[in-house]
Amino acid sequence: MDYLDERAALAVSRRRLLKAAAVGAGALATPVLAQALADLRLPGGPSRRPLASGFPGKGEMIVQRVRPPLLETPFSVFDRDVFTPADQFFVRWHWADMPTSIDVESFRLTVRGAVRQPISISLAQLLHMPRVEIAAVNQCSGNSRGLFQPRVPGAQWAHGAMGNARWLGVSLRHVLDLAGVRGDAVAVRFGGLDQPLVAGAPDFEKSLVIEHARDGEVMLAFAMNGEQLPMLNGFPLRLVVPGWYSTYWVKMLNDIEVLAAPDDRYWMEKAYKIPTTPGANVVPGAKGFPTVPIGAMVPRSWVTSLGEGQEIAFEPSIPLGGIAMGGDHGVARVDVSSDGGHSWRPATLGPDHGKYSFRRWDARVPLARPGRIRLMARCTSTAGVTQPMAPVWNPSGFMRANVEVTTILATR
Ligand SMILES: Nc1nc2c(c(=O)[nH]1)N[C@H]1C(S)=C(S)[C@@H](COP(=O)(O)O)O[C@H]1N2
Ligand SMILES: [Mo]
Repeated sequence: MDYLDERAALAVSRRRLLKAAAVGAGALATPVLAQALADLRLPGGPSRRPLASGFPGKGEMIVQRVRPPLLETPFSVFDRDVFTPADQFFVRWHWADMPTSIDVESFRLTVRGAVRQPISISLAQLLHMPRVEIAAVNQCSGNSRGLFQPRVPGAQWAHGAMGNARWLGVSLRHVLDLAGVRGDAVAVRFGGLDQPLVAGAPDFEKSLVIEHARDGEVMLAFAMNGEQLPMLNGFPLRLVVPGWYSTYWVKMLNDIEVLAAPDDRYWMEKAYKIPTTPGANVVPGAKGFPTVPIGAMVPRSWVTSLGEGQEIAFEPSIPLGGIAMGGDHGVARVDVSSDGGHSWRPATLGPDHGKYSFRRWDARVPLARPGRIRLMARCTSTAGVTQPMAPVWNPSGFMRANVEVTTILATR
């Protein structure tokens, strides 16, 4: 952590974080007044969505659904900074019954189950515990699902169901140690304050095996980018599982249960399962293949300095920039192509904010002639994993990670 980061962390004073967050009853269901439409250019269409800023704590977002909210980050945001502003960070909830205000005095996080001493922790107590800060990408398992061909059901995201932030909080291991994990513990289950609307529907809960939960990196975050979490991103507390897909990043976290047997409930046993094949790839239409719960992310990269369909004046060479992530490892290199993947040249990597963060890259690429140009970026992680050219397919639309193509038009 450099000096500036440390100052930012200290700026999140205990007082400021204990400010009550309330969005007012019904605010989450406020009608959305669209100011404009965004065209996500999804292959199957329709891909025009309202752009609106009427959600509590949120600036301009692409609205996919209002209740419970599915809000996507406009792609141009990723070109501005490797850290995604909290007010434009994507939002995804499964169930619509969530609190519209949190009483920060009475809020408690419980730790129970296979522990020596069940505990109940107030926010004030949590804010006095030793702090950790990690820069990490939060990416939905179904990010870019709208680009799957053939199409699959589920939220039709373009690439904006992801974001990168500096998460500040307390290590999960610290909190588990306060309760004292018993020798027979095998997993830890996490639950938040949101509830299913329909009686009998499964409450959203996720779990991690005990070794992962105690790795010292998984954390309970109460701030992102130096500010308290927006309500819609999980105020007052959320789980951060660096390097893993965001389905595990339980928001409005209030319940931690240490388990003496593997978690066999719906959200681990049935949902968020991927084929065991490399890249989670199966033949379209395949059924009955073995599956495992989704886990670690894989390398991805995007051109952000130019958008799909953008027109530019022809030049023999142009600057190109973007972002990359290594998944659960760092970014080792990014290569770029301006001829549809025939030739590649290395990009220059920007500052390293840690292995779980986005990393900026910049390059200059030659343009052979005016006309349509296919731009590509390809990330290789420090684990030696390189993005494949071909997209994967699976029925849930998870783990898209192939080299993406940005087609621009260079005119004379
Ligand atoms: N309590 C709770 N936490 C949750 C979810 C949820 O429905 N309820 N959805 C998960 C999923 S699938 C995603 S993609 C992320 C989204 O995090 P964000 O809304 O802060 O971007 O939250 C995760 N944590
Ligand atoms: Mo997700």
